[in-house]
Amino acid sequence: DTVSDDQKFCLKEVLDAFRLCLSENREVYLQHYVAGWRGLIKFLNTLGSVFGFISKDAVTKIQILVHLLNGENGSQYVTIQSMVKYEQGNELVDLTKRGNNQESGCRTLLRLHRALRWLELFLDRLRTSSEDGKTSVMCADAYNESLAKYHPWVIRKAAGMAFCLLPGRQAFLEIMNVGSSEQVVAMLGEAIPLISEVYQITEVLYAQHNMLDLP
Ligand code: 1PZ
Repeated sequence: DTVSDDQKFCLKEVLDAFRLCLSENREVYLQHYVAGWRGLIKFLNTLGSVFGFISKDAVTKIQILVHLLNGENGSQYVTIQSMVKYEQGNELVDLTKRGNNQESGCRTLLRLHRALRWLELFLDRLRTSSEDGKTSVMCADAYNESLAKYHPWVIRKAAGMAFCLLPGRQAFLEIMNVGSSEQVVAMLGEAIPLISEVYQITEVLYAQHNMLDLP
């Protein structure tokens, strides 16, 4: 039925969202960025309750961005570029320590941005792995190379335990709802460069504004 179809994860949906993210002049539309994340969270939720603490944090962050997008200053949040300009120009970002702006769009998006790097690394490992590749190892390696350095020990530990409960490669590819393994691999080959480009544009923007370490 339509309700469960709507709930069902499909990699295509994530691919489309990240494709729509990029404007002609290489700005990143927040609305589609958020839609991409929504799709990913749907996927995470199919993996079971062990991943609930991860999905909960991601949902909270997405909600903060959605509120800003739909709020009275929503027109300032059309792209990540306009968000940065607006929040920085109006002193709405805590730059060195947490203060009055603990839920700024900039610091919130930075957390998702860092996770996007993990995703890129993980999906690329998945794409290039052999049939007997271990998803838990791919996931842990990608995590240690990216997000882990921003997380305290207790979260790294919890994440490490959750990774061990990931489904095997074959099951994993099936949940992506694309078709055969070959078709999933092909779609990953399309999705990863888009995710990578959105990541790079955001990374350069944040670097230019000295915002890569927002508290
Ligand atoms: C497919 C398996 C999924 C593995 C996901 C790998 C990422 C593990 C991340 C563990 C995050 C744990 C919960 C909360 C962490 C927060 O403290 C941090 C920093 O936020 P702050 O405390 O400063 O407000 N949050 C994050 O780092 C954002 C994490 C988002 C993770 C989204 C994963 C999406 C997975 C998509 C699956 C295809």
